[in-house]
Amino acid sequence: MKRPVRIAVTGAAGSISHSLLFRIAAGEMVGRDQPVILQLIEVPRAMEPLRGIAMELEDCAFPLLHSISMHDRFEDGVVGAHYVLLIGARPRGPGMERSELITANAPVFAGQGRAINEFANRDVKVLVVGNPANTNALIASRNAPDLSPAQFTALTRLDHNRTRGILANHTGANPRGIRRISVWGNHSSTQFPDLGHATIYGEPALAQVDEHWYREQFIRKIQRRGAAIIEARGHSSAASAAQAILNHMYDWINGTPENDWVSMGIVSDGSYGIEKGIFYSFPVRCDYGRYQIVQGLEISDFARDRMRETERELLEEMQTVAELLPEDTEASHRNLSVCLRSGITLYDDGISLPEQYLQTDRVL
Ligand code: NAX
Repeated sequence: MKRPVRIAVTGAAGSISHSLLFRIAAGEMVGRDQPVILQLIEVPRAMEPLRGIAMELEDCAFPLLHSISMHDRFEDGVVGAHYVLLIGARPRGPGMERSELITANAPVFAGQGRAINEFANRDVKVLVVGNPANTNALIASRNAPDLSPAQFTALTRLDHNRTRGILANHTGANPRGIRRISVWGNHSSTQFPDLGHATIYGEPALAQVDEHWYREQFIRKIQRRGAAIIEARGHSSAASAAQAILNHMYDWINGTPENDWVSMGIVSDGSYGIEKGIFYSFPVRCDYGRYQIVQGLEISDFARDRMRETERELLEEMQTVAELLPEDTEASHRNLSVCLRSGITLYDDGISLPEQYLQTDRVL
């Protein structure tokens, strides 16, 4: 048996986590031979329901589930974590503007970034799911001065999967036969699901669908899918979000398949002319537990306009939370090549013997 890895999850008693935790414990996030320790984090009033979930996890007798701990203080829950899933967030209330949601959640993510910086494993990988996911990832990352911005990501894989699933259904193709989808920008209604480089069974996707349908209906459908699910179901997407979280983390850790890529919200290094330092969804390939933006894609004028629109929204969001972005982390976020230059390979679990890290010079 391998040594277990520590996975910290906030919002652990919420809807997404209910679809997620059991699958993590079954080995679907890190690997089917990797034991896990679940460090479940909730607000104090949700600790009792959380205890019930922990009991159910225990009752599943998952061979890979080493142990479970429960925390109502984030600082305790994140100690030694190799993976942190920031799912818990204040939901958008009735009549609440997006900007109000941003300011309500921002201080929480600043505190979580500081705690991850202080207590998590030095090689930690962080995924922000709680909305507004891109800007919350920016806040957390900017408040973690000792970690690389490349260790923080925001979930746009659900949008990527939606694009793939809905295109598959429309064309009658198996989703497996659809490759090279790109979701650009913000996890919001300005996101741009781009079929410009996508293929269906190896042939260009745009040659196989009606262009008017793609431009006028398909893009809007993906952008508004979350709202459509809330309208139909009365609750926001939880099972599909859990699936996307598993896909995002699995690919980040284990690598993307050959001939394909995935979409991840990551700090922009200026690729495709996108402003450096914001968390923007790009097409990426993963290997060695790292990701790299797919380079050299041709961008049409149609695509460029949409990429700019969602970039503008992210820049505005950044302005809204400007006072929570410490100046001393601005340079590292705007000059990513420096941050990515030296890698740290996990050697110990980071709690007892932090000096025993193996340093490498891998350049990605
Ligand atoms: P729920 O309201 O069912 O659960 C959220 C849980 O988080 C609650 O149990 C709450 O007590 C807990 N929580 C709140 N603040 C916390 C904190 N500071 N520390 C620890 N726990 C905290 O929401 P759920 O459906 O699970 O969705 C969670 C978040 O994911 C929401 O912000 C939602 O908007 C966002 N989503 C993001 C998606 C993405 O693709 N990035 C898609 C799905 C989802 O809409």
